[in-house]
Amino acid sequence: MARKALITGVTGQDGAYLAKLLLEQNYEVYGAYRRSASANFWRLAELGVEEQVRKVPLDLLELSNIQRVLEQVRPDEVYNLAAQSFVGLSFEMPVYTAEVDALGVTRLLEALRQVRPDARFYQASTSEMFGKVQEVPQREQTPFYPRSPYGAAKVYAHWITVNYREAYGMHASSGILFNHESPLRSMDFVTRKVTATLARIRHGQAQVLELGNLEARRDWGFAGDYVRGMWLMLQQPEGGDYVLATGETRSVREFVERAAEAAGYHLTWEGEGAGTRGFDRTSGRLLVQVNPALYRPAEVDLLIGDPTRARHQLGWAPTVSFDQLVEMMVRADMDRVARGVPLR
Ligand code: NDP
Ligand code: GDR
Repeated sequence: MARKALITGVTGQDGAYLAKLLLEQNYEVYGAYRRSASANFWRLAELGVEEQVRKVPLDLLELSNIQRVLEQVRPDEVYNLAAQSFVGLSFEMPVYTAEVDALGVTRLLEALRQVRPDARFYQASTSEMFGKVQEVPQREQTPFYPRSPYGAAKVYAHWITVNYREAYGMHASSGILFNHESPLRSMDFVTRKVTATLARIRHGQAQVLELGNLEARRDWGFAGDYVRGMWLMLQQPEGGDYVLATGETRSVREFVERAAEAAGYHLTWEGEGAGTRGFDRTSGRLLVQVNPALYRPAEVDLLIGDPTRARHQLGWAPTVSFDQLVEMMVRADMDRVARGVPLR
């Protein structure tokens, strides 16, 4: 009999890549989505798996809804990818973020304990839990110091996952994933905002790329690699905590430079801090402008992960380099704009 997997947040970036991977492994894949006026399955459609995913409405805010879904599906594996995942927005909506990202995980774990305590559980934890630098590179034992309501809510979710593993013997894992991107990334995040806007500028549909802090450093990998790591965690004899990262770090400024090159520009910078502007060296045209309104109240300055444990225990390693990732994203957005496909 095919194993059953339930993915919450199936309409998001990781949900789409994970659904595709699990279908390739012959799972019955149940995709949990938030009911809204217009369901949002474009990512599943882009990967060609929209039809094969069995869709179930589920909201992490509603316990009875979660219980009903678990009773109906009785999954062997549950991947909790659903979250209010925008760090910037969490400063505007701290209580809502905690309801979904922290208490939502408790609702799901508690319902799972009642309905299917032997199911395997994955929690989408994050490098944002490390926040203010305590140690580099960051690994499973590095102390947490979150710098946003999002990071704080995810720390709670991490520990409640560990607690259900230790208190009830559940097979529950926390994947501490560093930033991972793709052509399916939402445009709220800096990488896709950069590649989509540069593609628009190239085709005369936008004037300038406005950004916040250019000096923040992130460890950026490809989402397709990271969902494989999630699956590998649930194939281990016991649940555990694992960092997934590339082990390399780049600044937002470096990402923009590389993306501009892939779009056919050569950036040169003038000014600093809030006055920074980036020009195309050949034409002298203004391409990038810093807008201080896009700075966050508190910033995570430096993330760089140490994936040694995942490499040794899971046999996991990233396969896509930073340059390949940037090129893949720029190419996809240039192609969409050229074909007149709306950018989403
Ligand atoms: P996305 O923002 O693309 O997807 C989030 C998903 O959660 C969407 O499907 C969204 O639905 C759903 N969701 C939001 N609120 C609720 C709710 N109340 N009930 C049910 N579903 C809800 O995120 P990613 O795919 O990038 O990330 C997946 C997970 O991994 C998230 O938990 C994120 O915090 C975490 N993470 C991501 C990293 C990354 O770099 N991508 C790194 C580390 C962790 P809708 O489409 O309706 O909005
Ligand atoms: P992050 O990703 O906060 O790391 O969270 P994001 O791409 O939003 O920000 C990365 C860095 O870029 C700086 N920045 C900007 N960010 C955005 N969004 N828009 C801008 O215009 C801009 N200009 C500069 C930010 O200040 C920040 O330093 C992502 C999410 O996927 C989380 O859910 C996940 O947990 C973490 O990655 C790991």
